[in-house]
Amino acid sequence: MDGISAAALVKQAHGGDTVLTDYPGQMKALADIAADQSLKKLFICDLGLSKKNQDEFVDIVSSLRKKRVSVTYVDHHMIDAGTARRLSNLGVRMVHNTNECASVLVYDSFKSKMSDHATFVASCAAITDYMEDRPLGSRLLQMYDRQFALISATVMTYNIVGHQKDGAYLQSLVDALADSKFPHEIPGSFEFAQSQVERLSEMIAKVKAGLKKTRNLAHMEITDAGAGGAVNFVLGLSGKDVGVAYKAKKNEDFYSVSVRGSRSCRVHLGKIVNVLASELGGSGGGHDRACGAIIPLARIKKFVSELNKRVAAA
Ligand SMILES: [Mn+2]
Repeated sequence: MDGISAAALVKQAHGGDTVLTDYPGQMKALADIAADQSLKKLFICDLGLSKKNQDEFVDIVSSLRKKRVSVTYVDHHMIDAGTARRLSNLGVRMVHNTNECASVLVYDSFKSKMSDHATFVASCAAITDYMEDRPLGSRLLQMYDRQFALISATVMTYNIVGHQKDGAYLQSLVDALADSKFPHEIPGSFEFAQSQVERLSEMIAKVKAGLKKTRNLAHMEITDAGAGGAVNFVLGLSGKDVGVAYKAKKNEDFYSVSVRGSRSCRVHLGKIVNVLASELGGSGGGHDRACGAIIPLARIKKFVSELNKRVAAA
């Protein structure tokens, strides 16, 4: 939701085309964009770099800057200090703050070019990223009825999660939000969310039966839904402070892994997962209590056992 909303707000403020990508597809998508000789301006939002791809990212941005393309980087994921410095030295406009979601940062940077409705889109994104209690996010949310914002954010999120592989649908959501539409004005959105809620309720029983616990975390392999949808149940139903869900990607040789921490989780999971995933030949990272990774199939047991050790030692 934060990525889609950030894209919609950039589109409203600056026009242009939108390219959406997930973590595994990031560098390929960026390389394709960089190959477009007519490109003049590029906004990169909610990306989340890792040790594995940060150097490649700097290289691609550097080639863009040589062609005088204007580049703006808006993100709230952790970024390595050296990488941030190299980007700023290349003349990239850096909007980086780990204390607000990407959409709120986009709103705050370009609000003079946006409609009043942009505050609503940014508020919904903040809710989805668990960042509606932050200084800017909370100020935006208090403009709206809290329940109205919550149901809108939630319906949007279920529509996005249920259409992860439907690029055309996700693009249409970007356009609708950029066009200042409310989620309930998007045809079929509430009905679709209801079908997702039904699937999730079935998952509760499956997770209860299938989750495994180690000393410091709970984990589960998911086969019939997304790991991102299951991981909060793995965390919540286990009573542990860290939950891990992983799903084998079809026709690929890696697991897509989601990791969540409880409110009492004291370690920065994104930092730990970034380092661990790189060591195991994958990649990953993210926020303190919510992150993800790509892990080679044969290394998933090692990933779980090492994560169990490192969340205790950190
Ligand atoms: Mn985000």
